[in-house]
Amino acid sequence: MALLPIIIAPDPRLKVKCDPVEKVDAGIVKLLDDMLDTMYDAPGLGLAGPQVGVQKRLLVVDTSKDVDARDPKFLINPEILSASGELFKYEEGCLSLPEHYAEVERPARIRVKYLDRGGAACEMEAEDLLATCIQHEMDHLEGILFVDHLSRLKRSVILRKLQKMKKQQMQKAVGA
Ligand code: GNR
Ligand code: NI
Repeated sequence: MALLPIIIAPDPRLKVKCDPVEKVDAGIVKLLDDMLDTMYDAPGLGLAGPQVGVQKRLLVVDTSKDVDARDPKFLINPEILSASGELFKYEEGCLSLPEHYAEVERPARIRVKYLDRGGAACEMEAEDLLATCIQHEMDHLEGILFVDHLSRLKRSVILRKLQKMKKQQMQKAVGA
């Protein structure tokens, strides 16, 4: 078990399109397990490769309410097969945009195909919060953050606040 540092926006590493995973080998399995530990520790409902500096198409999610009934899902090379016309609105947060929240509307139900932690080809259906989280994580694989679904003004306010916070933390770290 290892906790990985989470990259905070604005950062160019959160803006890149990720590459497919070629082979689900021991290194990928270890990375997924470390990502899950990092997500539970944060705590968060999901975590995608680029948030821990890995530009690969993989993510973890767990929207179960109870820590005693955890239900982690590992999705490698996920693709959306279909999405409902009906939308679901949820106040989203992101571990890469700490302390900022905003409502985003996305399809309420999706069908996704992916490789699981064992490398097996799978399909699943998700709705409401789980569907929202999977779409939020899949956005990360395209270099998209939830603020990219907001107005330019709302997005720039949030990103400027985070930029300022990062600058202050940097100055504190060097004792300025
Ligand atoms: O912890 C998280 N909560 C959340 C809430 C609503 C919609 C998506 C999410 S995912 C987020 C963790 C994260 O940043 N994943 O990329
Ligand atoms: Ni996120």
